[in-house]
Amino acid sequence: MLKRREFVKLLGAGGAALALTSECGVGSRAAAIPSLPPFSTPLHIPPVARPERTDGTTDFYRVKMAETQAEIFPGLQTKVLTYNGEFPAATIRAQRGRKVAITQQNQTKQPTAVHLHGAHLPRKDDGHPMDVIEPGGQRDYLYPNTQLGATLWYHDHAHHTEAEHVYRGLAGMYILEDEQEKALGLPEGEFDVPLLLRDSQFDAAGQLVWMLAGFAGRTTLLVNGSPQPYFEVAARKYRFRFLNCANDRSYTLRLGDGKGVPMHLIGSDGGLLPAPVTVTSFDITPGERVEAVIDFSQFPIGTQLTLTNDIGEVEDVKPVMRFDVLRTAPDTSRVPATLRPRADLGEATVERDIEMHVELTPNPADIKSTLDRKLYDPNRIDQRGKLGTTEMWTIRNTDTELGIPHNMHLHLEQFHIIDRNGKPVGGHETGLKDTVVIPPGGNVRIKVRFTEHAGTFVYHCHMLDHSALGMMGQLELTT
Ligand SMILES: [Cu+2]
Repeated sequence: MLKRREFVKLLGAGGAALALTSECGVGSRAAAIPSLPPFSTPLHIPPVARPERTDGTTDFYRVKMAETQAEIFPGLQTKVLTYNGEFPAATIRAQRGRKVAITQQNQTKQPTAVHLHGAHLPRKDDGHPMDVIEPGGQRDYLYPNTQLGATLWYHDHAHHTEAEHVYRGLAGMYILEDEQEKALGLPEGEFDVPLLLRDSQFDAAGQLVWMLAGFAGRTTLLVNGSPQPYFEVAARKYRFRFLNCANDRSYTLRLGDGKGVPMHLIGSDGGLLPAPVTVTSFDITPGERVEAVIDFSQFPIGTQLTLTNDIGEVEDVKPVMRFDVLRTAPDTSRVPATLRPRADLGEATVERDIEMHVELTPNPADIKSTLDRKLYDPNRIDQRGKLGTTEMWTIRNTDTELGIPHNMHLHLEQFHIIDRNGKPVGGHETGLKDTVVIPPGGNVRIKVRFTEHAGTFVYHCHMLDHSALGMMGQLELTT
């Protein structure tokens, strides 16, 4: 039987569990990687995708998924999987009320499926794990963009290979904007910056090392595909859209030394919070988005501020990036005291109970990563629900032996977090969410309203190695 620490090493950790991994001394690299001191490369900003054509209602894009190369380390070419050759993928900017149509061509060697994470859309466009595009094939996705503005993201979701595909690069940000949000006067343009956080393992030649449940070796942190970059900023306010697109790694982020610099949280998975929440650190687990306004005008020119991951299990995974305050700049942006009314999801009339659990097995290759003690079966319906109904889900993480956190992602609808271990949540968790972390031995209650779009949708752990290993279920919604 594998010992607990060996499982933790395989499956990753966050929060309290990270203290365990540190004690056990895991996280050492399996192979030497190109050595680069932190903050020696500039932050890459993914380009904004250009539509191939537009008409009165829709922006049309054509995207090719293929193996290409990226210069992650200066002078080295790394093989990656990309959407249109970009690592990470180009940012798609969409406007509420205008549709986005994307023709996705699969020129990789394996089936793929494109999921728009956080989007409210019909099953045919959801990127369900079994709705795959075979190699050489293509599929048209239509995104209605009827929901309010939010930071969404698109990534691979092919059954069992989503973890490897996302790890190799099939992920990008999708920013949905709305008129009400634009009128608030938040920082925009070059001062509205995507920050895609992830970890990786590289070999000595600078190539990605992939191993399912290979968390312990992934000790190179990337932001927008740059290893621990620096970012030159002006002494003014910026809006940062943090996305954790790592497979399994959670972060607790703090800016600057000591207790940390105040950050004004304004958004979560579902877009703007009811009101800004000022914090000096915040948690972000795989799949989650957090939007924060940081005001650099309080610092003298020449100040350097490190963004630190306070739950890094080894020194290498603590420094995330550095902000260098280099110049002054005019700033007419503001952070209003109220942002967006809290959504009314109604009263819950249906209750569900979901258990997340990893089963200990003698052989690590046989790890059973389960929901309700069952591995994902695309031919099985796990839950049945009715459209037009509000539900309360109690999600329990029973991995007390292993001490592994899990997080739950629902497709189709976003939800409110009612409480965690009986206590109300704060910070970015006060907004609409589609992904929520459940600590080992803990539980979270969420309230969700299923409004429209009949069909079968998945819900799963968004630590992608866990979902690839079976921690996923299916909800069938009927009228
Ligand atoms: Cu999990």
